[in-house]
Amino acid sequence: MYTVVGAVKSRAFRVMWMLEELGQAYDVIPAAPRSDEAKKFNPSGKVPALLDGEEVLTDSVAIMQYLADKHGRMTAPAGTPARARQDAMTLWLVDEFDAILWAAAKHSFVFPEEQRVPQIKDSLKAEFARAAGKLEEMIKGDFLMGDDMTVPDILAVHCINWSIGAGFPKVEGPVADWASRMRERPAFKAVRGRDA
Ligand SMILES: N[C@@H](CCC(=O)N[C@@H](CS)C(=O)NCC(=O)O)C(=O)O
Repeated sequence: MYTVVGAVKSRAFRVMWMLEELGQAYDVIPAAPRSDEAKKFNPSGKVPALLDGEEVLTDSVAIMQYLADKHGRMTAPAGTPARARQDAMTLWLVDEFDAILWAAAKHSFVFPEEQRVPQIKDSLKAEFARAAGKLEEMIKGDFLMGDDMTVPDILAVHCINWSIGAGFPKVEGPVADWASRMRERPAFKAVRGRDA
């Protein structure tokens, strides 16, 4: 039995969605970012973390990839060109989606007020829209990497949902259609249901 540290309304959503896709049971400790509870598992106070027996793992993307590798699903095998292409997509999403949204969050509510530069948000929104346009050219099939759902599908859809919550311009076209299909998945809905 796994335990996810972090609430549904955080990057812990990604880990829960992966566990649901894999059909794995899990508990949730809904620790808030930077809380004493979160620091018990990650000295930085960041969530999510995953408890797997005695092991404590951190970072949503590392955890998703760990779970995919461990259960042999939702990923190309390590050491293959397909895996290198999948990892390139994952890292591109970290650079061009997650980092932009995180920068916007920092300048909205994470940084102390005196360190925020709210004007930066317009260029972050434009950058995100450009990246979403690029993603449209990068989708290889029913899923980002082709016929099979993999780690980057979860990462990208979570970021698109986050962008909506952050008031970023709406993602349109094939990327929006693919994201809507992903939100229909029972595993996605199961995690959403936990929030209700
Ligand atoms: N790259 C990390 C980022 C984790 C992260 O920044 N999580 C946020 C909540 S979604 C957090 O804990 N923020 C608190 C902080 O940065 O101090 C991941 O994907 O897990």
